[in-house]
Amino acid sequence: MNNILTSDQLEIIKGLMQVPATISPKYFYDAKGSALFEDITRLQAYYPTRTEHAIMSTHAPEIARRVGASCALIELGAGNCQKAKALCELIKPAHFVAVDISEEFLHDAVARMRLTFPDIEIQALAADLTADILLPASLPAQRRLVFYPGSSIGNFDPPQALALMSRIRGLIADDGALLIGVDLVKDEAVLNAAYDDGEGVTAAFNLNVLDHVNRLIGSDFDTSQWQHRAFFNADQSRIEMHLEAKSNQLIHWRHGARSFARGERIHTENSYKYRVEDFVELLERAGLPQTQVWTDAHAWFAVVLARP
Ligand code: AVJ
Repeated sequence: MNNILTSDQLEIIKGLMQVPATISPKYFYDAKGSALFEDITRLQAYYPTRTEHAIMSTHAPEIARRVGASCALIELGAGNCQKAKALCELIKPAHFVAVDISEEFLHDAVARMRLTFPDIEIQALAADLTADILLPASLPAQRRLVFYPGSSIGNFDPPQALALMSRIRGLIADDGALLIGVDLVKDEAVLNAAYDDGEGVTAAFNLNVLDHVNRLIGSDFDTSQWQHRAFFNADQSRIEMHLEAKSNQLIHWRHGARSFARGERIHTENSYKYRVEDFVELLERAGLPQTQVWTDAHAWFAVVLARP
């Protein structure tokens, strides 16, 4: 092995040296983490996935009518393309670009999409949403629809979320649109249960990041010495996930080490929850002032169609 650190290794080591330590939520998604996340989306306690799906199904005809046929669909964080499949059936786009950070994951999903939709021009694009998104030059500039489901926007703090919405505005022309799923502020007990389920699936998902980090930087975290913590921080309007040390320990990696005291935490994720009016204001500030909002009966989740 050579001595040059990759940007992922540098980012992880920098985060581990911070006080309090942090690990970016993007490292949750190795093969096991992606499978655990899929398990989370099927949990009774984890309402976002099924609630978003119900909103989209209930309002499918209206969404289809407002979006129109033959657009160029761009899904951010496409993953297994399950949500894109449903949307493609509904709106019949002419083009589809699946964007995700994990390239291998995308390729199988995109191959399946091509078989299902032989008439749609389909492309896969590996991109990090915190940087500029360079769309294929062959993609028509007109009638683009950016689809960003699942409340993935929740991982960004509000200034970063505004920056991403502004960059999305830059990807579309005046006739384009954004269709986005956003998780809403609600009863704390509902929020806390969604991120600390009784079956321990979210705990396993959170702890798995340590095994992934071990592989990425050669560290020696022992997951049995850490525990899952998740709670709503009302001041910041976000769920926070942390890993808490069960004992005093010294963690080593190549050319480095750090001690953690019992009870000390590594911050692994923020998941911001919005009030509809605040999110609509954020979209306005990003240059997407024309909004249509659909929610469920409890107003737990919102699907927003936003235009310049
Ligand atoms: C994929 C970021 C939308 O914040 O709800 C689920 C990730 N973390 N349970 C979320 C997650 C713990 C999820 N997002």
